[in-house]
Amino acid sequence: MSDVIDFEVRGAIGVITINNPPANALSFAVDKGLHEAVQRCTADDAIKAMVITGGGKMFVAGADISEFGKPRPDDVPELNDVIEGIEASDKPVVAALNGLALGGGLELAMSCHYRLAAPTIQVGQPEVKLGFIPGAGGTQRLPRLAGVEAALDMIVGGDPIKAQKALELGIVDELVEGDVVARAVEFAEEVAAKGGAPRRTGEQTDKISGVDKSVFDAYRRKIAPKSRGLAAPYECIRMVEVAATLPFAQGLEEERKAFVTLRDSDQAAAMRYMFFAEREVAKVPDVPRDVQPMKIASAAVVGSGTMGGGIAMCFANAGVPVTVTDISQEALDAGLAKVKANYEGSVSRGRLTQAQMDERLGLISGSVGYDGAKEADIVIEAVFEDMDLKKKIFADLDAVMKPEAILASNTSTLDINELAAVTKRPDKVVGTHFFSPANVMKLLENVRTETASKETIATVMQLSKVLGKVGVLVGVGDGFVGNRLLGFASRIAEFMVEEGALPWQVDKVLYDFGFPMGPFAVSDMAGVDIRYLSRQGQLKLYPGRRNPVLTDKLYEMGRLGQKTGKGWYLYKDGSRKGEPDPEIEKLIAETSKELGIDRRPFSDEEILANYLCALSNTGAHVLDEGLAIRASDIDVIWLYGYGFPRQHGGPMFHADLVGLDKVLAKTEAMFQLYGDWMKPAGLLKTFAAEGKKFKDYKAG
Ligand code: T1G
Repeated sequence: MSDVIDFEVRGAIGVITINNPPANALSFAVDKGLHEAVQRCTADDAIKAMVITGGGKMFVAGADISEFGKPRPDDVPELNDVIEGIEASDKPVVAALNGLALGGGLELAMSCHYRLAAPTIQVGQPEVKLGFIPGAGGTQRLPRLAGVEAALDMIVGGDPIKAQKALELGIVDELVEGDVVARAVEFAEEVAAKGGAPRRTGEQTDKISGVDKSVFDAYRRKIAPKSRGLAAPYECIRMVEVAATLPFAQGLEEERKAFVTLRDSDQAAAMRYMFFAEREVAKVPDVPRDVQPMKIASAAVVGSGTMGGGIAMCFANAGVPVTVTDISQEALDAGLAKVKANYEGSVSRGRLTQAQMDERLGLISGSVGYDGAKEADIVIEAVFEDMDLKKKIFADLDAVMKPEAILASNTSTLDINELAAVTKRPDKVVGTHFFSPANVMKLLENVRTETASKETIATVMQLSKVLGKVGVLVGVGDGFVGNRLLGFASRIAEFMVEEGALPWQVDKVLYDFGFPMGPFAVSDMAGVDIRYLSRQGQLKLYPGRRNPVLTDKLYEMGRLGQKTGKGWYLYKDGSRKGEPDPEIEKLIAETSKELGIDRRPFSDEEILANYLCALSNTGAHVLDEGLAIRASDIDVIWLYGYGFPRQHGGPMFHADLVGLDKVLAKTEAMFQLYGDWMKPAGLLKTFAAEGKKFKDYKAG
């Protein structure tokens, strides 16, 4: 029939199978082939009904995202026309949902007159996660099948639901154990034999009549805190409201208009870019897929502090037995008690059942000394950041561990090449840099040493997935990737405060941009001492540079952030929400005076542009130094480790959007003011001159 559509006639039923691996996405070729197959069935008098299904494990994962922005060839019908053609068919059409039906896949299924599904499948409208709304009738058909509230949950939330739920909601008519296509053919024969008009979703009104309109405003209020700066969720709500208010045909038109506007917006471009960036990140150019990762059947964590305990929980949560070791029984007991308390917290919040907690705790054992590391396939060291201490631990561990096991460090600052050098297994030494709290944060920076083998790299990248993390491969260098950018940009933020801005103004600008919190609130949460100590450690690395002085002053005053009730902000009565503190305002004014700076007003735009410019220029240095494989890896790191708002893509994508010539001009101006923290990166200069974008960068 076509490369991507298989067609077969079973008795009086035309069976159309979409075969476009891996996701059966609705590409131009699929839209064309599907349309032709439906027309052929319509024209053939011997065919009484149709079944549409997917080849392989998926039904259809939606429109082909990689074709967005490409012009639709003249001979390819619009997806909406294909779908409306199916609904309008006088011959019954049955969808046989053999697998996942997402986005345009569910829309296709809803345009069919009946839907049968395998019990293991899921259906969903994830478009909102790509910055737009369903654009092929989903916002109008789903409320007609499932009702307004369920449709809102699915379309605004974007998460898929399971087959059983889809059955209960009326999205699916029947669950089929066994061969869903065979049953769909039988079902199609039955409805064809009954005759009469097919049941068209667009003609149904039961579930959308008499809807209480206050539902929609209530929903807008409900999503507001998590939808700052986002356009798509609100358009999703408006479209479901349209479904409950306007005739079907008009609803489809409204949906089309809103879809096209959003699809072509910068927000959607950013979110689409992130979709592919998140998938690219797993690919390491010189470690092809045929490099077999080692199997990790058990793990050990050295150090039972906050990080060590959190890392152990990651393994237990993934079902991997893990031993936590520490130097004394007291330290170990305290660490394990914290882990238990953490799980208890999850149980009391209803996030975990008691049985799950027991099972996970059952996977965690404790041991004093290194005995617990003997049998582990991977050992992760998570002790205090002290090179001599870590070297000793690495040498000791190396002596007791299985020769084939991987030895990893969770250091966030030290040179792991030096650690590899004290072992007899330098090919098996890597960094696994977890972010705090380790059991919550999805980012894992896997740090490649000069000596690590391809198998070791493949193993930690695979392990990241097993642990439910987004693993990004980075190189050894100050701060690796994430903290390097944070370190530089947070200095710029402090310079702006020395010169006239206030911490809460800077934080509000970044919060309004979409970050969960600004750099000063982050410093208070992590501890002002952490930032102070890390800068102390870097003094030798960056000699002669202007240093911000306020963090040092706060540290000396014992204003360490939330934990001391005072930091950049004031935390009254143990509250985690800080408020502006007049004392800090005074300190800032005095400091400016000491530095001989005449304070001047900063506009919100200038603050945002300076901060983002510091991030992207530092990102370009990171690429110059070969610490990241791609610009988009840096963006993924900032999304998962630092809450960079997905709708802006990431610091590198955002710079591309602004234009690298403009970013370079700003960087040069800031270089004059702030010196080497803002020295323009070579890559930025060449790409700006050549009119390229960071996303064009290829390592090597
Ligand atoms: N288009 C193009 N490629 C896709 C794709 C899609 N919709 N979905 C998956 N792929 C590719 C993906 O890039 C990867 O490629 C491979 O398939 C396996 O994916 C009109 C306009 C389906 C749950 O948002 O959520 O319909 O890296 O690694 O973990 O209203 O992919 O191997 O080369 O993610 O098993 C709406 C997006 C589109 C679904 C599978 N649909 N996909 O997850 O594997 S917009 C979506 C996913 C739309 C209509 C609108 C997931 C998955 P490669 P994977 P996975």
